[in-house]
Amino acid sequence: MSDQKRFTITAALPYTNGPVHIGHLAGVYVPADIYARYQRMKGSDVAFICGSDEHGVPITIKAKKEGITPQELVNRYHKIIGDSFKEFGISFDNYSRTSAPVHHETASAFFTKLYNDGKFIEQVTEQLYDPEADQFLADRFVVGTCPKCGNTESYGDQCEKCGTSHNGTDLIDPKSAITGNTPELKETKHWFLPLDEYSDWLNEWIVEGHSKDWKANVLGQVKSWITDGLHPRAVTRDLDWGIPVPVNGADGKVLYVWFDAPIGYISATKEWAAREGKNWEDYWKNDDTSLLHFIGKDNIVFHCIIFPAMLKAHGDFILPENVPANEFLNLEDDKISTSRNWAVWLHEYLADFPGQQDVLRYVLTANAPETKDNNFTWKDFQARNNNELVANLGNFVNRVIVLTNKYYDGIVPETANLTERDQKVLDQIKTFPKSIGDSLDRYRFREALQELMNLSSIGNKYIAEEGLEPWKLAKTDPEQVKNIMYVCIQITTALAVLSEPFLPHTSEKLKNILCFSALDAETAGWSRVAGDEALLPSGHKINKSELLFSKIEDEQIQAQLDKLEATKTANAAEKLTLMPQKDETNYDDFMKMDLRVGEILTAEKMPKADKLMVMTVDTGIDKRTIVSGIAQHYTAEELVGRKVTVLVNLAPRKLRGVESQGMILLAEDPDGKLVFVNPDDASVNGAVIA
Ligand code: B3M
Ligand code: ZN
Repeated sequence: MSDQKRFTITAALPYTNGPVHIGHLAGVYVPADIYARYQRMKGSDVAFICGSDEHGVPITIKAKKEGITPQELVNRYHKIIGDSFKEFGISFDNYSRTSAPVHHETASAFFTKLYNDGKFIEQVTEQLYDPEADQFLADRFVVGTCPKCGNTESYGDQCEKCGTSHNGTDLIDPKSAITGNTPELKETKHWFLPLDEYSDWLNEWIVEGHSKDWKANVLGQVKSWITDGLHPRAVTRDLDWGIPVPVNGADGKVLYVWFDAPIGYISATKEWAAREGKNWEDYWKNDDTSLLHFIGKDNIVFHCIIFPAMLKAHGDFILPENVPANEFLNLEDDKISTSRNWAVWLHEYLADFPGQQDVLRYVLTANAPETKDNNFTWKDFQARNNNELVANLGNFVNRVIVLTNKYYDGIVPETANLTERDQKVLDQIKTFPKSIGDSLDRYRFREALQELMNLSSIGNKYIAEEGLEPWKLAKTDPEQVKNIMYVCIQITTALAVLSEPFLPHTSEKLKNILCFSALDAETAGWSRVAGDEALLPSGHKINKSELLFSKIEDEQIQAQLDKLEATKTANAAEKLTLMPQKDETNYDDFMKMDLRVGEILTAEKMPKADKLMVMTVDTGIDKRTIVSGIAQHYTAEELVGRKVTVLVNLAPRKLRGVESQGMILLAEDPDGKLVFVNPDDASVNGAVIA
């Protein structure tokens, strides 16, 4: 086919240090799958690619904790994650893994080409080092305060709060995640990709070239990074888990996980192409191919800035045409969190709701965090299942199948003298491939699903119209009943076809009931629904009805809510353990600290920083600026006029460009709440505390 399009559709490679949850499914894998299935149904040539991201620090940390090797850990989760995807009908053409030999070769060759072409800066710099653990503190081995937003739990390579990617040495107050020690600086050689040199090109390609077709949430992030200024990024690390840096003098160094992982898309395509007898280069080097990356919002910088810069530096590859990233899904109004076990894990869902994968796909699509963070609640899950899937779609289809069997022994009836109303509905069916497709083409999955449900609503309305219900008309006008049933069967068939991207298991069941196996394969194609020929011709025999959806009871929902409540209780109990006493100090060290009574004169939230408050404090000695991470605990109004304890001789440091000249003392509750260490209101500003 000459107008056949070719797509390379990638879905973010999940880190293989835990199972996957509904947030992953909603943000990345369901939309990617809907899109891939839709394109296949339109006859496009699709490579839908994913795999396990098996390198990186979190994997080594978790393996160490469990006393197993990183390889053993990733083997376990590669299987669990892969099985979950299969169960939920995520139709990857290849689900590979970054520990595969083809990936090691591909990533090494990629690095070597950039190295040989002089695209890297080789530099000895000082990096954070933990002498006790005898290890450089790459990425998640170090935690500290984000220089951009003030989040006190930022990782060395990325702040999960504001999404910024930075270097470990940029962190304020860094601490080793291995020992808790304050790291030292130690010299080490690394290779840097000079992102700053790609800034103009990125700006032209994305901001000027894609402002119309990329999602606003993606463009917003990209623009702000480019305006903030891009910096050279180290693409190698001092670690022993990963892909060895393929140059001389790089012993003990591996590729940065975010350098190798996106190349995993290429390796996985190669692996698939070799298996299927295809040419992988068609999918990565041909300008006619549309490359699409489905990801969550925390991965935007890597897919829109770093990976494209790598591809550009390499020179042989196409660039992504779009990166339709989603925002985050919350669970019952709280952020999904692996460490707090605040999640609905897919393998647990499958155990609790066997055979109901499509229900979750449906709810996650209807409620997808497409333009802003969104919330999953079990009550909404139940309501959508019972009111939409059971009462609308399931009910319509079931009636049609049952009546066709009852009246005509399952044989699609002939029509005669279709009424205007019948004809109108038949014409309406034909418009759906376009209306649903238009939304999918713009990555509006919620809208597309809503449109699919509208088709079912049309069917329900058509048979429920006063005086024209087929079961009533059967006695008085059997000929017209044939017309009505014929039209309903066409709607049902259209639903069987057009639901496939969204509800693949349901679609398959429905196709079996409608006996698609006896039909031309083209019947299942996307555009056939828009054609003039009957979808299911008169005389075709269908099978007996089978339940598509069943009601979800209150008890099932309560059980899920109870499970979450138990998690909350367990987390609270864990949190209440107080920090153990610190190492002994001495009188002289303590007396070096100059603590004074101060008073907050003014307070203002730092723009674009969730936590930071900029205050003027009267220390008795002077009036000075102090920046503190309390903006989420106190409003500016609550602060002004308050007496506080101030460490006045702390070396000044800059927080987001503002110099903080001292520290206000705060007590941190075990649950993270911050409260002041209050001097008496009657005390004089500048009074010494000792
Ligand atoms: N493994 C990040 C994540 O799971 C990462 C994606 C890699 S895509 C190349 O959030
Ligand atoms: Zn941040």
